[in-house]
Amino acid sequence: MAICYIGLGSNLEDPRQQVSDALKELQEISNTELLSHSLLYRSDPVGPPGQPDYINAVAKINTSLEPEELLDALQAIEQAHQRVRIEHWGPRTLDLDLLLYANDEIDTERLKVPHPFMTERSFVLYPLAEIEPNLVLPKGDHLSDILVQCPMGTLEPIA
Ligand code: PH2
Ligand code: MG
Ligand code: MG
Repeated sequence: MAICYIGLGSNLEDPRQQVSDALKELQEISNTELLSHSLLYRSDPVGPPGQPDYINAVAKINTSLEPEELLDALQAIEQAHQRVRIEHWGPRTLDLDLLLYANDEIDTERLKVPHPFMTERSFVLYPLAEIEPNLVLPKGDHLSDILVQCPMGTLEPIA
């Protein structure tokens, strides 16, 4: 079994609902158990200006799926949300990013783990720290050390 962390994000078509529904759908992936998830957070968009705010969250799962099988399952959920992605880093109905897969480092055409930008993004780091404050990344970096270099900015948990 592999402990994995999934980043969830949405800024179209009722983002709160998109993310809440996706958390339930993670529970339904075969051979996978949802262990915990963060609160939902509102965040300013990173990327092209003029897009709506995002709702973000992070989930912790335990799975016996291989990384690419898990990616397939995540992409199937994105598709079921009729994901629209108009431009790179632009607005989307649902984005599910595999942030960490056990202590693995993966670099294939389809999959880069740890997620390449996760250490720079407050909307990933703060929800992740909420559920796993003592996390150590595959290269040995402590999440708590990365966090102090990444201001929370306008990121805020929502009720
Ligand atoms: N995702 C992006 C691009 N920009 N900004 C925020 N606040 N949250 C996201 O999840 C996000 C983003 C591409 O995946
Ligand atoms: Mg993303
Ligand atoms: Mg993505």
